[in-house]
Amino acid sequence: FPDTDAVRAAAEEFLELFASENPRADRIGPRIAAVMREIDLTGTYWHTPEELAFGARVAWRNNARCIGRLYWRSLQVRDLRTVGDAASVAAHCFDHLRAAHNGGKIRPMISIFAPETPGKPAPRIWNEQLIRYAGYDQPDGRVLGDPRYRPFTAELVRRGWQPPAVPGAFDVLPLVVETVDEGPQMFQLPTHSIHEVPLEHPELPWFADLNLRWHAVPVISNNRLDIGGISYPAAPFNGWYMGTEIGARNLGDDDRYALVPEVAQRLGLNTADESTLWRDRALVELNRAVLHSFKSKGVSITDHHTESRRFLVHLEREERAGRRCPADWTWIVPPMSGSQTPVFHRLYDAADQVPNFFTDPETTS
Ligand code: HEM
Ligand code: NRG
Repeated sequence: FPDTDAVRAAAEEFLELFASENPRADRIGPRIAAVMREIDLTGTYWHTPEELAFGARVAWRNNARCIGRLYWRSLQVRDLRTVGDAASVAAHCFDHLRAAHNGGKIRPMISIFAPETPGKPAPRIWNEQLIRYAGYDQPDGRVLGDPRYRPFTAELVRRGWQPPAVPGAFDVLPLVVETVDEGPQMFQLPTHSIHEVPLEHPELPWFADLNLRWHAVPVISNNRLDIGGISYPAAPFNGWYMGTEIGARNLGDDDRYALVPEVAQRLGLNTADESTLWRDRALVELNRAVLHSFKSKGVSITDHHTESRRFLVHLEREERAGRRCPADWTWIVPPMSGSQTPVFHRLYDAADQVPNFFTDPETTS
């Protein structure tokens, strides 16, 4: 088998980490020896359920981009490693959405499907998240829906996906699961798996007329989970949203829903003069609407001030545990009012650590 040296080294390093943080685990020597034999015979090895759950939690703990890591121990791990055909992967993804939503009290959760092995490539999910909104080219050159998914939407249409008879700004895209035996297969999400929050503003009645909404749970499905030299390309995971992800980036960015000018106009602000800070004022109201709507619907969400403070608590805890905590300033600092959050005013350890989540290059083009 090619490259088993790398697998052996990564396996040993991971098993030692597992043993050092799980003192009640069996003696490490025999386990490492057994895994080395398994790699000799098969080119790969099978994590115990305990190793798998620990590996997934530590991958979260090690991810330098995530501000939400205080809760890393609470990650619920669904061991679906024997699931490898497209329809079953899709069905379990839809169950994941329902179980993670949990009536609004969102549970951090990961579903781990079949790993990459020398004998058989793992299944792959093409979508960046389980729920994403279509983006359609319009005759006037503008995009209806989420411009970020315009190429992906066009690709799905080429493959036979039929958008709703009257396309809208928030049409949920089908899930694409690819296996080596079946090729890419498309699955429409069942409506009971899709939970969304219509957006309204605590004081501005006209805000609801914008007919905005967002999905309750972000389930990232295009990251590869790497544990001890084993690669799990299909391992969708979720926590809950930080409001700015929706209010500042998804609805605010110029190349996304770009709603800041319209909100500013409705607020009656002078958009001809940048120094009125109309962009900043409109962005604040958009973000207030997001937080208010999720809260009044009873769906878990966090604001960037609270989450920044929690992240610093996490850093302190990690330091006390004698661990390095890699963090990427450019991802950790929130996209609005950065200097009002404590995470802005310091630097971080930039080292990469495994286990971790990785974003592979696009599957589609
Ligand atoms: C990224 C918050 C749970 C893994 C992020 C980002 C935020 C965030 C704000 C930056 C996103 C962006 O700028 O686009 C949270 C919150 C959680 C949570 C509030 C609540 C519990 C999780 C969980 C995992 C995770 C459960 C994995 C088990 C990641 C990863 C990224 C990330 C891998 C980087 C994604 C990428 O490269 O696109 N998180 N997160 N997070 N989070 Fe978390
Ligand atoms: N910004 C993306 C989601 C990225 C991950 N954010 C989380 N992850 N909160 C968006 O959809 O806006 N999480 O696992 O909770």
